[in-house]
Amino acid sequence: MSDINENIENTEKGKMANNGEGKNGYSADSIQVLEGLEAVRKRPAMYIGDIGVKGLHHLVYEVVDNSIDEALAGYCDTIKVTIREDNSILVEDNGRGIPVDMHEKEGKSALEVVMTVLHAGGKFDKDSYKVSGGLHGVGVSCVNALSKKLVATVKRDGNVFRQEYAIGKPLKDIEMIGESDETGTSIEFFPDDSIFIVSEYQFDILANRLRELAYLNKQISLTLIDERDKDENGEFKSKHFFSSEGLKEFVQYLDAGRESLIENIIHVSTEKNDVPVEIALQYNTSFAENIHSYVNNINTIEGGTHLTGFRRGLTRTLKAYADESGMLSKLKFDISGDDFREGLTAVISVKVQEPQFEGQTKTKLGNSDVSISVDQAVSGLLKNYLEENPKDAKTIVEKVILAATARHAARKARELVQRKNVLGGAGLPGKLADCSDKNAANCELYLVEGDSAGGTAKQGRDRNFQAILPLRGKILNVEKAMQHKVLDNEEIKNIYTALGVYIGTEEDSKALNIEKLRYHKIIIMTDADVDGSHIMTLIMTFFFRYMKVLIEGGYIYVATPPLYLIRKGKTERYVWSEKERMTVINELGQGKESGLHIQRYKGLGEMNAEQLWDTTMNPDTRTLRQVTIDNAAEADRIFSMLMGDEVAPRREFIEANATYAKIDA
Ligand code: 0RA
Repeated sequence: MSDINENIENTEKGKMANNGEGKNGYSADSIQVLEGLEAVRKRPAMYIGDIGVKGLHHLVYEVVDNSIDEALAGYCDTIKVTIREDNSILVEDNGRGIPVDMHEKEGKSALEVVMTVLHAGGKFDKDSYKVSGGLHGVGVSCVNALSKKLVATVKRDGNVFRQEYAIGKPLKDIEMIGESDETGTSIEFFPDDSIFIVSEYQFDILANRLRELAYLNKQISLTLIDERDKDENGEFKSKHFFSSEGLKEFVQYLDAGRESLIENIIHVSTEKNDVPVEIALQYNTSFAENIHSYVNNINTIEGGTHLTGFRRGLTRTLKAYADESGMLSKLKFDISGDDFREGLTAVISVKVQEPQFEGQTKTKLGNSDVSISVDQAVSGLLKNYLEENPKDAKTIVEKVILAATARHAARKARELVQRKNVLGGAGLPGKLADCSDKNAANCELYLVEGDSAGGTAKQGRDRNFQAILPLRGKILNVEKAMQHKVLDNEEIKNIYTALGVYIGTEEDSKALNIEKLRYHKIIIMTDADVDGSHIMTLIMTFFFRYMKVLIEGGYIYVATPPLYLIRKGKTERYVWSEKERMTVINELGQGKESGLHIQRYKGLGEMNAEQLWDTTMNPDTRTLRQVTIDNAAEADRIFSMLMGDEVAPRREFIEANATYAKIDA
């Protein structure tokens, strides 16, 4: 059941008469009134997804979306987000300012209505062109309900207005607190820590979303400032995002670590059957398909009609061109849809007035008419481009032929693997030490770096539910290898066979037969050093490109072995970070030398079986980190950059993000 659709219906019913006052057809009366905010506090997850990291950050998106709406309406070009020292958030824009006039029926100011009534704010007013809005699109009143304090400041009509709220309720009437010849809205809120299970904002999560928004909505200046983080000159950490060309630059950014096949980025911004459609695409020499689709600035990770229309239009147009060119005449096998998308990076962004979101995570577009709009947009774009750029056209068709040839070879390799292993029942890999429990929900598979650590893990494990598969050092870099090479790789075949999943065909590779999965926790365990991180990345790249559903389903985890063992007499303390090391040293007492013995674990192999169990494998004491994809476009870019040919961006990324110990004692 879709609560989003339900709410839209309610909004229509609750719509109030528009008196037509106000210069833009807006007046306080046109703001639609719904229900109170109690429901939001009772069931926050229904409104913002969850009460963890995601939900906490969602509050910011909800406020920023309102400012983006104002920008899309043409009244705002600057948005500033500040993370305050106490993890409160300030969002400022230079739009028209939320109206402050009296709302006749409600007997309160429009500002108060917007801030305290669910779905107010004219968001669903068909007269106004507002299509932005977070996944849940619940509006700023929802943020207010979930904040222990919120201060709204509006600059409008020469004055500055202010109202303060606590858990959604106004503390006083709106006040005029000064004069200003500027306009704009600023919202400062303090998330309610009795609702959220986390309180700390993560700079990178907000930065990634603001960057995405900047590319999706060109010509808007977005700034993120972190007042918790000051450099030696007293400057706060900050990032500024601005894209003058939008999606074209988005594709450039995503493909920075890849080698382009053609010089230009092919792009269009158009409107088909009243649906604004923007598309940018580029081919590169990699083998991955990277299509990111958005509806009203929401990343539709489950795809939908717009994506279907894109694929159909792209395949049809390229196929027709290739047929006419005669380049396919010598080909002995069919070309499939996938072949046209190998090495394709594309971003599709549509704005839909009344989107129908379906699917498990409500990120699949259902509106059937949008499919035709996107199909028309992409086929028109490509037809023109191919005609006008015959050299590029030839390069693209050659790439498609290469993909078809490789796919043909890959199918043979895959059939071979399948016959030998899963389907033929040839049994599990020899290196696998399986567990005895056969209920997948209870079972864990450890993918362990190297035979020696694998041996220790085998001794240390609980064989009832923990299985061990040692992997030989560096597994294949799948980012750079063609599919048939990947499927022919010994370590990768072992992973497939141990997991029990077969290798999907092109069309259903994303569907993977998860019901056959033999372990519901797949835990990557590598050394806490540079090599270990590298191996970790190689394995994660493999899962990301070939078994993304396992990441999306929450099956992939990372083990966290300790960095040090600090010993004093009979006291033994394991520590996981440099900071923790200092704390423990202080606790146990330092100085000439106090009998402290510090052992740095360079590799898993330096621990004995019991230590490995205690620190890293025992479910009661270990810390597992679940691998999730917060931002698909950014994840894709990082994998291609980490695993690609360009050295400089990779070094930069590693230096900025490495968390393993840098000091080697
Ligand atoms: C309702 C009507 C108008 C503007 C806004 C809401 C508005 C809301 C937010 C939230 C953050 N920034 C915002 N900026 C504007 C139109 C007001 C008019 O007619 O002048």
